[in-house]
Amino acid sequence: MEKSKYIWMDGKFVEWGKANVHILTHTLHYGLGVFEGIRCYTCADGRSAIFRLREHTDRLFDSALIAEMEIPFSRDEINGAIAGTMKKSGLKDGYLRPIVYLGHGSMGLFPKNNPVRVAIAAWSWGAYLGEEGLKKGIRVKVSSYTRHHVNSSMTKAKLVGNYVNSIFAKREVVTAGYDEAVLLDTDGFVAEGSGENIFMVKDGALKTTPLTSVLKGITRDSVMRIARDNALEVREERFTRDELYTADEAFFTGTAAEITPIREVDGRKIGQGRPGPVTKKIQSVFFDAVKGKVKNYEGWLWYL
Ligand code: PPE
Repeated sequence: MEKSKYIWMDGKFVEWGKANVHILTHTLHYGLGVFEGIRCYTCADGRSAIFRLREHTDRLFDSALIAEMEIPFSRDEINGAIAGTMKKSGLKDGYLRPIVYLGHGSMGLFPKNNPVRVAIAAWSWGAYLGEEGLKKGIRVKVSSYTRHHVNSSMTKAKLVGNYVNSIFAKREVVTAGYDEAVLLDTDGFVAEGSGENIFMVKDGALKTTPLTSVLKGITRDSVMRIARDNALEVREERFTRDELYTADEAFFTGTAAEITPIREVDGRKIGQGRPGPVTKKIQSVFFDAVKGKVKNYEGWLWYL
């Protein structure tokens, strides 16, 4: 993994190897922390641009509000720190990971005086589900682990602790020979992937899970906009696993996963078993957009 030389910690750049925390860091023990995942792309003109930085920072602040953690920096300062971390990294493109966590102070489940700390790291990260997966599609399986109930964890917050459920699901299906997990919600409807939102296509129209039990994905939002701008119908509507089996096309969206086609679900081929025309169209507009090749979506880019 090519990584940045420095990590931003609480307002200062620290050398990668010295970016440490105390073992009694509260978040490490109990999982109350919030984070983001952001990509920076090399554009067609050679400049680097962070994709939808403001929206990621806004979601970080929303997550922190839900978690009752007061970030000791303004949104502008966080935007500047994320862009600054990327600039200082020496990388042209990569993945950025801001994290807000509770430092050491009191232990136990009523953190009183623990400081709210912020760190931002950058590293290069290729295709999350493989280059081949991006091109040809991946094989997924419905996990036996259910996505969080909306009242047992806060699904709108990108909470550190929420990802234990994702790790269980992902490990289960990867061990069984699949590429990624699909999690169902507590009512049995399709929710999302371990770290992605999900779309299905039927008769030329797209459907995606409503934002009830899933993360409000920024890639999901970008895809809905691209689809509508290309005269495709998009509905936010619950669907079952058998509706997914009989879809013409399906794909995952996420910052890390980008737009990854799904070619098989639970051993059933989706459509022709390869990325379909709608998926390919959206993928191609998306990759043009992140590289600054679509005027309409220039507003999504934060040039460094
Ligand atoms: N759902 C979940 C549960 C999720 O973690 C992500 C992002 C999404 C949907 C898509 O959201 P967005 O990135 O805004 O389109 N998952 C991040 C973590 C990946 C990781 O392994 O770490 C990501 O893609 O950055």
